[in-house]
Amino acid sequence: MKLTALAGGVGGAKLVDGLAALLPPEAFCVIVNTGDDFEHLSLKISPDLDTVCYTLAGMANPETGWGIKNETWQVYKTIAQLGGPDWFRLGDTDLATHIMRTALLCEGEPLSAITQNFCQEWGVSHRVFPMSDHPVRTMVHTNEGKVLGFQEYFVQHACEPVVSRFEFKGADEAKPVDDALRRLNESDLVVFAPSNPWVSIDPILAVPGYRESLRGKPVIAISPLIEGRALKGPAAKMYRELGIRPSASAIAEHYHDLLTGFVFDERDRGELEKIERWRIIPLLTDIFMEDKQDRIRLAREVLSFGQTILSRSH
Ligand code: FO1
Repeated sequence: MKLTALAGGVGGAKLVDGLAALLPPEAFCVIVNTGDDFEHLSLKISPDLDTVCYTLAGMANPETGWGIKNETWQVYKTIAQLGGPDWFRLGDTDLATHIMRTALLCEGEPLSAITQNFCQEWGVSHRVFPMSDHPVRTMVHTNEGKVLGFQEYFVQHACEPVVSRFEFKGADEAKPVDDALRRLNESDLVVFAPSNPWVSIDPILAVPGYRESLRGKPVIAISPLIEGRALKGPAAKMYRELGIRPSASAIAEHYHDLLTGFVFDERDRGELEKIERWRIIPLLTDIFMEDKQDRIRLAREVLSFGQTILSRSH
């Protein structure tokens, strides 16, 4: 079975890690959101891409989920001392990634090729694709009429502003990475990782080509919510502010035109009927991933659910 996952940050990376433990590189790849990318201190930062790569490399900081484990912060502290911005923390080792990526991008190398080379150095054998080599920027519109860059909203303002809508600047002109689209087209099954639908998966689907490639393909999404609460990040808060009750069924409804199957938590069994109403095949299980074992267990369940769905459709 060939599988492609679409993923955003920390939650998505955990499931991707589980899937990568079970499937060989020729059968599994991941397309990652780059709507969170931005420039900080003139460096080009790709937070979700790095989170997925560091996680697959076993390098990720286990406390935060982002950044590198056993990190030191000398440069960050010195920059702050010199009056530089201190709201976005870049660790000393992590900085090397951003400096090299910035230099290579400035020399004209595409982000996808840079990522492939970094992955090779980090011992990541599965392909990790940025959703595009063209810049796409997630902009957060607030109820006060402000427009914030994603990291400004997420880190600088700690997700406090009330959101009114999201914009994926540059998406219309962006193109999928050729190899990513080819792998997606060749996939038997597509998985939306338990990432934030609004700001992790939607930006990928906004790049012309991906959504079209999913039509007629079995797609399984994993809920990023349990009992209306996000496992990490502001997904539940965003749903509330947009006038939607955050729930497993709200996630299924979000993607309903694309989904064949939906994996959600046993604690949300009450949502089952609503989800079946969308003609989506449900799988109830424990979706919480505390450690590597959980990632592999959930990935195994998603794969066997996928097999069942595939055998039904043949
Ligand atoms: N998240 C924070 O909450 N504070 C930070 O200072 C921060 C720094 C950072 C540096 C590099 C990186 O790759 C990620 C970083 N993140 C930080 C996480 C990032 O903002 C979010 O994980 C994603 O953009 C949301 O998926």
